[in-house]
Amino acid sequence: MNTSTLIAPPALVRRAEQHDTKAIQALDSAHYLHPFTDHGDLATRGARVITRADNIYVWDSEGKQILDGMSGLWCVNAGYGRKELADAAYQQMMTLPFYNSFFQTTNVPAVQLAAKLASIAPTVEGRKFEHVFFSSSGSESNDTNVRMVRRYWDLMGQPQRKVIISRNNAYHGSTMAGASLGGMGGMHAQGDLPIPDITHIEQPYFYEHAHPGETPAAFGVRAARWLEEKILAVGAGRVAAFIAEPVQGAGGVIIPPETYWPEIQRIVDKHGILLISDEVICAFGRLGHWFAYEKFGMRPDLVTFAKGVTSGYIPLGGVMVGDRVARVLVDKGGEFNHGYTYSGHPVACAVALANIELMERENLVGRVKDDTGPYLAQRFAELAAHPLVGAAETCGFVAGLVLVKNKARREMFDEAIGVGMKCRAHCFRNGLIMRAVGDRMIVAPPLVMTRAQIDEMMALIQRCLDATLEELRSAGQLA
Ligand code: PXG
Repeated sequence: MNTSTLIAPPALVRRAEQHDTKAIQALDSAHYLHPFTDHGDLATRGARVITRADNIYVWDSEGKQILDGMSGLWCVNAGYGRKELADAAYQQMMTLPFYNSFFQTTNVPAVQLAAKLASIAPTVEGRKFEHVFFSSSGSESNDTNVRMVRRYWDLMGQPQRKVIISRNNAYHGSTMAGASLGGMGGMHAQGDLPIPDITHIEQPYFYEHAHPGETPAAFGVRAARWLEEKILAVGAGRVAAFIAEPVQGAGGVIIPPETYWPEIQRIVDKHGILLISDEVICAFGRLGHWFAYEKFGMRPDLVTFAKGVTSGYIPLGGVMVGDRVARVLVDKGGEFNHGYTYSGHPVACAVALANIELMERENLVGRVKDDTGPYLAQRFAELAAHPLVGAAETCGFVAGLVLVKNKARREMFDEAIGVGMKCRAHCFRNGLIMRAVGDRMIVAPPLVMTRAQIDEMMALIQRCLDATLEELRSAGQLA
């Protein structure tokens, strides 16, 4: 058999740097079903083919360089092209590429990573994280949360506590449980979701839900109390847990007011329900801390992670299990009938260890907290002066702005105009990856981004906002 045709079909790659874009796009639409994609529509335009990457840049098959403002998909925290991570994977593959952790067996990288994660997860008011359950993604980790929360309450003799409360516009994954926990109407509409015993409250989005004249502090407390209203409506004795992202990522970088999390914590404590902090995006330095619960003074019982744990170089996810839950699972005993083939995958764990080591060596978390994060905040806030921008704010290395038709009246654009998509198209054209979520434009750059690169990104964002403004004006869609 001629194996070279299996590895790189000559029709697609002509020379190291030369790709046949049209041929790749044709095969792509003939065979590859992409996530969250209208395939008929994609086939008419052809997918963008990304072929290589370095530092904060990616290149497409036409050789165009693009500044990746989204770290891949919120995950390439250490930046692209990190040889240490490739070496760690290679060496582990040659030593032990796979072994399972079922049947009273373990492997060295999984043990080392579990211990490392326990050492970097902060203890808040005596609540420690000494245990980890591994999966391969954020979705699987949230399915694990549902299983583990229900197992916990069974072992506690309160099996009627089944209900998990989440928030509208949250993203917790795309498996049946993940999509149910999430608060995305479009996902619920396909597949008869949510599954039973999952219910939602409104998100703490100041720009949309604050009353005229209400301060962020007052709004934060009011928004948190929606949780208490829901707990009482469901019946406090039936509620198992509340799950939330510290900052909602996929929902458009929704940063809650400072008063929100302390009030949520008071409410979950009062009713004795478990708190799950979904930090698939927010952990591993994204908000200037190893884990985001520390930043907000949250005291979660379970913490979901994925993405940044390996900087996205290889799939790995998991749940940090706090002592409250772990002590019951371990001490009360009995088998927890749950796990994945790839739980504690040695190669993924070896890459995660190398990634955490690299982040420590380069002080990436501290840089975001004390240097580049505050600088991004300062530069991003300048965008609020732009005629199209209603509000612009950051939290560590996530940033979001809202595009509005009239700032003074807080008037939004007609959905049909698709203002976010227009802006996103200008970004691509100008060599910048910036996400559109409805009328919010968001970035989450690699944590290695320097101040000079922040300036470079901000210049691109300005240019794209100007181009969007120009397009709207010439189409008569703006006064
Ligand atoms: N929780 C959170 C908070 C996430 O952001 C998941 C769980 C699910 O992780 P997996 O690894 O199963 O995808 C995520 C994933 C977007 C986008 O459009 C965001 C995610 C995934 C896909 C798209 O911003 N986040």
